[in-house]
Amino acid sequence: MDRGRQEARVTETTDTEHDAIIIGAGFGGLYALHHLRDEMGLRVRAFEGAGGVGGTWWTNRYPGPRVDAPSSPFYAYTFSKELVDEWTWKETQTAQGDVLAYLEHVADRFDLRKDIEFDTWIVDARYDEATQRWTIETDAGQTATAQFLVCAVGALFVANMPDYPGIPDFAGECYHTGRWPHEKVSFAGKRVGVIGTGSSGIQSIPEIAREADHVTVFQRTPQYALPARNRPLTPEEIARYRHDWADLRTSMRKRGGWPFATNRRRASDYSKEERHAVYEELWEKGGIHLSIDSFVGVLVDEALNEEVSEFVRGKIRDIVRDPETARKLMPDYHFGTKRLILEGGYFETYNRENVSLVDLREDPIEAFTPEAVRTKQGEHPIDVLVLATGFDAVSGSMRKLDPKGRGGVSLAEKWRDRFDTYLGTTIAGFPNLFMIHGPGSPGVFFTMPLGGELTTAWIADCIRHLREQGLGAVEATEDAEAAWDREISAIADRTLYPRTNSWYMGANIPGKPRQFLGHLRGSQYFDRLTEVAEQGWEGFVFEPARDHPS
Ligand code: NA7
Repeated sequence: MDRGRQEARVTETTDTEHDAIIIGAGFGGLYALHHLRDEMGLRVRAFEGAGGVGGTWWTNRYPGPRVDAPSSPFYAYTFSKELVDEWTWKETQTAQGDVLAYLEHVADRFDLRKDIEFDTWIVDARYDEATQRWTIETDAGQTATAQFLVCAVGALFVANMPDYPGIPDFAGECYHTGRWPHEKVSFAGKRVGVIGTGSSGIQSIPEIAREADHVTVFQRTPQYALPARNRPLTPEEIARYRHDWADLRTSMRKRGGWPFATNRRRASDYSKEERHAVYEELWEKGGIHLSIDSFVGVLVDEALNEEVSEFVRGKIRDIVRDPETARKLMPDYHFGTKRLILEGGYFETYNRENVSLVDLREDPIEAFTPEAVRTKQGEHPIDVLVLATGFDAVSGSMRKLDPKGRGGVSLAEKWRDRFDTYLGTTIAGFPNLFMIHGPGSPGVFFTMPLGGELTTAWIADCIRHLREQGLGAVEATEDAEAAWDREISAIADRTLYPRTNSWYMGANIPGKPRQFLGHLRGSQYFDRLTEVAEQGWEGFVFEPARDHPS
């Protein structure tokens, strides 16, 4: 059906009846709103708990947050050439404030704000089998209904709060990096304790150390972190990006999210010294190049992985002057199997007089007092506690939303033992519900803005199919979910990822089911989405429209 006819079929709605409800106004939700409303002509309403757009870029305001993947100009929307031409990124690793400013610009440019309800949390979402519609309820007691529920609720949103004994009694200031206040937090003259050394800890610790009287880092797992080598983008780079935008966009889609041709060289064709020279070159180049561009199979071949791991350990030993501190900082898991961290002066920070490191593996936290952290070996008085302890990643925000599907079954119940989805976008028992960056999708393993665009386009195709065929509901089958689980697990099992306790595996949250939460081959994944659609929406069942006006 052509778009004109499509638009003619738009449901006549009241203020609380929509074709689609979107939850979340981060990268994924904003694009979904634009696409479903402006490209498809649907009546759409978005709901966002925060006071503005941005999602993760709204909440993560700790000192020093930056994009920690290959960043500008690639960590951005690709759908609009005009947008590409009018927005000028400043640095290679974009700072949080600049990403947020970009998303605010996008919201204004595409006139999105008028259809977003800010400061509004969804407290209930229920599917009604009779009307084939979802009803949501907000924390203000409002209700709204829509045929489709699009959950763009964020892969890294639900804060992981440690439950050490006495922590609620700590009397000083306490901040989680993912829930940082909007006002500036002053560390001047204060003793700061930081728990956690993931991206958020590693980005914020050098910044805090520059200002605080003393910083004590409480480290559970030492990390491989590669130099980000952030620098200003040159006018020539920006011009080239704009000129080559169409090709780069295609290249990103085909090469796992980034337009870099990765090296196909085989480690066995090189001597140990030659390989070392390659690692040195890529270390100097910075960013994730050491991981993706050295030799084929770094994340698959244990011996090769160990060689790269040892190379990075050597760098840490070279940088950190105190051998005892350097020893505590030695990572021992397989390089790259936890989220790779890009840093700017993290290891050097341990050469400062005002920074000390507690290795929780040998000196665990026993309890908090109102003024201090008490570990097995001593007491560490602090004024400020920074929890850089991450998130109940990927599945956490959907579980928190806890929609109720067919027969009133809650998602929390369905996902008690395993996060079953079909294609990472749909869930059996939850008709007409779509996820962006859900468990089983490439999510953080692909450029998230582009991943969101491609996923939304597929969701839109599915909705178009329903409308064209006069259908009322689409639902994944349990068989399709089981097959999808096998498919994505098989991809992960061929790598070293599942051997490491990481948030990719759900291992950072006590009691969380252990399961690899992503699809590691983003380009292949988007091919699969297309294939499913082309093969008559394989793995889905459709119901004729019952209560649908079209
Ligand atoms: P991460 O990457 O999950 O890091 C959290 C850190 O906090 C990590 O070092 C954890 O150790 C540590 N942690 C978590 N719980 C505890 C407790 N209870 N005690 C001590 N240490 C703990 O979150 P980030 O916010 O840094 O980064 C998340 C993503 O956001 C990142 O990939 C970027 O894309 C942006 P562990 O390693 O689990 O042993």
